[in-house]
Amino acid sequence: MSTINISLDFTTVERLTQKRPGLFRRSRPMPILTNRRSFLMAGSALLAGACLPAATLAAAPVRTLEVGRRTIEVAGRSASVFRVTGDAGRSGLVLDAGERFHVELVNSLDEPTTVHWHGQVPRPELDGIAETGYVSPLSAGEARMFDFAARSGTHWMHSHHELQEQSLLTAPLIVRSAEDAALDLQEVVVLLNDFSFRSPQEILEDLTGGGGMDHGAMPDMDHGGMDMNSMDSMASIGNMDLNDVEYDAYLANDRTLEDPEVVRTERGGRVRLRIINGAASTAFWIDLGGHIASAIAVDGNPVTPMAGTRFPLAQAQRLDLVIDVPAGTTVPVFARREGDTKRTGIILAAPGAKVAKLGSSTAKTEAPLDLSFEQTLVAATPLSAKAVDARHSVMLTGSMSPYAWTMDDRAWGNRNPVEVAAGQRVELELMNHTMMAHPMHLHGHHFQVVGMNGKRLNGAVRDTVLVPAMGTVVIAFDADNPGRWLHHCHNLYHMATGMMSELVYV
Ligand SMILES: [Cu+2]
Repeated sequence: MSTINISLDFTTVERLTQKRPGLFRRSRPMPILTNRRSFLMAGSALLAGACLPAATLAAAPVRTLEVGRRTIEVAGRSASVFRVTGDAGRSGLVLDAGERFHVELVNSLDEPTTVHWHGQVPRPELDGIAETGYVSPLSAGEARMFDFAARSGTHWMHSHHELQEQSLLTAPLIVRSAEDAALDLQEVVVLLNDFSFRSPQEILEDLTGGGGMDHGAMPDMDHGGMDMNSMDSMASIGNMDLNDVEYDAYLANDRTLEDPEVVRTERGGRVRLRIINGAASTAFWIDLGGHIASAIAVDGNPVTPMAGTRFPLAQAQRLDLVIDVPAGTTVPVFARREGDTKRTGIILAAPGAKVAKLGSSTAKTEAPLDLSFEQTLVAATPLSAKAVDARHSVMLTGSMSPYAWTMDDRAWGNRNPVEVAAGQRVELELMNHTMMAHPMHLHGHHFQVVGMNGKRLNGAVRDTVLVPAMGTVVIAFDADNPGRWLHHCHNLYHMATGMMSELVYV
């Protein structure tokens, strides 16, 4: 990667990482009541709260998020997918600086669902998942309240129920900080997805060889590392496995590059991109077509600004970039699938600039994701200096054939939980014993990347880290959120076949 060591004069970028306590005095946002249901809810809360102190009432604006279905058009064909919609029918949620995550989640589907608040660190029963046994999924028609202190940054929400995430049950969850509000940059959210006209159940059956077939049968899949079209240009990939699933399209804010979203720039052309990889099993390189941007945060956590033109983004990870779009020009924000020629993206365009036609394929096969960016990242707010109290190791195990992924050679039903005690500084070594990279997500915590393939570092704070094939990553975190927490690969089909375990406070 040709990135990183260039020091850009993004003065406002530097300001982003500075503490500016004077700016934290913002008035509390007013309740936003978006529909009849939340209006009635708020009304009954007012009645029920008649004897509560006034401060309690003022602290409780309620946002509504509704899970439903919608029809989108992809490459001229319509498809029924999920939606999570909030204010004014917009996808997902943007919270103001200082606002609590106070949400009524309504399941308007005719099937159960859960919505996980990826990047938030609430109590475990509010995590929006059912696997750890605190709550059951929301049944059809059910509404449920969530109320906790929001963690600022670029986050997202997605179903944690069966394979719904693949059918676009994904949406942005942006929590603005006081610094963001003060900077007042033009913010552009980009949610990336992989899309198939096949049902996710069909995709999984294709991968595993289907029910009833010999478990050892070679599944019918696209094997990036063995793709004949890619063979020539991908010699460096060796035996590495990439791209389990062949998709029909890759989407950025629901659109392909044949008909991309074009965002006209404002305010001198400086844009803050909040990019979310919401794809079920696709890792992307964010490629700015040679333009230089400055990475200011990963997974919602500020980093020392890093300049570059290409940035890796594994499944579930987020990346905040600041980029200048000069007058009269356009800047593409491509997301190029690793090990493939396919891409998606959006276009930033200065007012009046002509937008050229772009396609969803290129001649060049993109490289696999690597750690060149990760190992240069430095957290703006690292963990405090403290001795490590407990060290644990987890092996990432499994294979493409038979298609079964595990942790410590155990599937979820036979899991081997990592046990920690409240108050500990924990180091967790993730040793990848497989030929495929795994984006590992720990719920309920953000961790710092402190080791990579045997080298210590003072890396980024994240909630999802890519552990390369046959590589090792060490993460450190403070055990400060007691409960049972999921710990899993964020490749949906790896998780579905067993690459999920638990972190348990004892
Ligand atoms: Cu995986």
